[in-house]
Amino acid sequence: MPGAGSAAGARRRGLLLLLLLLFAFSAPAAGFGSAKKAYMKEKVRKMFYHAYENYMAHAFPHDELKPLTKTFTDSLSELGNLKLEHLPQNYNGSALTLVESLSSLVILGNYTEFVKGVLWLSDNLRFDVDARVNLFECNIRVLGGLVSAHILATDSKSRLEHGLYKNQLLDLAKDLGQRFLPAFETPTGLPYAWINLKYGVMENETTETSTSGCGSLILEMGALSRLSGDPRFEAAALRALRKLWSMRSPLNLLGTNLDVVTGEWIEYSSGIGAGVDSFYEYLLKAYVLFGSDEFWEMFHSAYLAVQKYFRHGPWYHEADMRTGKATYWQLTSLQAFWPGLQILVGDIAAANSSHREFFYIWERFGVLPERYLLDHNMLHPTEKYYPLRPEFAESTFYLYQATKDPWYMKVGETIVNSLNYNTRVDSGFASIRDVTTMELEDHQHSFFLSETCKYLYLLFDDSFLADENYVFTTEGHPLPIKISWHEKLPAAYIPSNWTSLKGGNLAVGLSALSQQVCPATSSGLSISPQIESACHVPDLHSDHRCRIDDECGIDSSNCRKRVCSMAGYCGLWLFVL
Ligand code: DMJ
Repeated sequence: MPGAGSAAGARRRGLLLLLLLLFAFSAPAAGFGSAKKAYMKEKVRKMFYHAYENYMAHAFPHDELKPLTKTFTDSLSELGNLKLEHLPQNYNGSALTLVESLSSLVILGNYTEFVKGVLWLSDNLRFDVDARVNLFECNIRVLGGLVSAHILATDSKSRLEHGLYKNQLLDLAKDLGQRFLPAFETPTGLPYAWINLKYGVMENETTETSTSGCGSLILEMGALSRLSGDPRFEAAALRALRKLWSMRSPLNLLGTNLDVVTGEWIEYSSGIGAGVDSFYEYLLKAYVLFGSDEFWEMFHSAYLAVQKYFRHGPWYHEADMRTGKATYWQLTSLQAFWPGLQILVGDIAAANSSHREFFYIWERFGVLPERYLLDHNMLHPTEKYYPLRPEFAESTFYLYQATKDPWYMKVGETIVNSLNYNTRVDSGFASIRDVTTMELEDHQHSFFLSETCKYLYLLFDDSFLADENYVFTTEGHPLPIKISWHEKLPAAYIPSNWTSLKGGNLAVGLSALSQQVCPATSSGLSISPQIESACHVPDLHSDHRCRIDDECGIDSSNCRKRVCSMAGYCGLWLFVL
């Protein structure tokens, strides 16, 4: 580089870089005071109730609200059923949106409505219905909603008056779980994608399912086994997961679709979006919830393979599991959960860079389109919709938790404003059919209440997380991390240790996210690629700011040591001064 050797030039560059660095570390601190935070929290609270109250007024006890026509849809049997085949004749809904809202009501502190919902479901919800449902969808929404609400109804907060609750939601969950079990009776142990709640697997049922369809059942079914003492649920989900993992290629990649009877792949291309997303999510979250090394080892190998074969800068394309060669260059709205997962594994720099790209697309369209063709730099011709999905809000929440950088609150504010501007109607929130015209669609999905509103609320008020550690299921339902469920709970998770950690015991400063491993791509750096980095979430001090470099750990995206800025943020020395 011309002039690179001049001492004066080097000093000037050094000064400039120092200023850049100071700016990068201190600028985000400005701009989101407590009044603004309270204002935003209130705004999200109102959003949730606008969605919830209109559901209760116009759709309950059916499944979901149609906010434009103020009617309902009994959509449980339609979820994942793109061709709308085998729809039931006599199905009148399962109060799906209420089931999905229970944990959000607790997070918002509305115990009165939570209790009302629990008691209504106890008396009225029944699964002995002739309805063919998607196992994955029914698991994450209904089973997950019930299990989580049961835990919240019975934890130490005593939200239900003594004597009112006699484990009715757990009984319902057990009943539902048992109706799932016939789906797993295949030669491979991989479950059918569809099950009739009354009659089991239907004759001539399709044997095709997706990777997420059979690989993301372990949290809910594992929790159900732990709560009920019946091991069959966890055993079935674990057997399926192990079989699925055994079908990976030598590159540690999996496809998207497979046959549950033959155990053969149908679609060899996959990415981190539709059909696969929650498989990765559940490997890591199962490790956090149950503490078995088996989950960590699967996740670790799978994560490295994703970073190696799918990642292209901040983007993730799809690739063929057999060759690792890129197939489709597409950004999808579902992929936006990935930065949140990267926060759990501690890959903060990588999470931040992908999150920024999603934000760029969000700002460009006002919401996230379902599919964007990266190679043509254009929207997918038909998948231009935005069905109120939560993934980008979810990642924003995780990034804020990890960094406490107020910039993420500003992102949250943008999301809230876009949702209110583009999707709020008189009777709820409507999906967007086409992000180029903002034409609306008459559907308020239940995940808007279980996830989108919840993550936005938690971004501005995380008091729910103050005295208990939770894993959020892929549908946003919290499951507490319990000593009794864990093979080896990290010290930081044990409540008594939390007190001493918060008191400033720097030596143990690791959270549950502490088992980060530097990716294989980091060879050549002075630190071993397999090193476990210290957690770089500065959760040791009440203001969430670091004091010394050692509290910041190592950035697992490049295995470099992070430093504590003067403003108290962990970051990377991007340049050597
Ligand atoms: C939710 O039902 C779950 O998050 C699922 O894993 C995939 N995404 C939808 C909402 O977009």
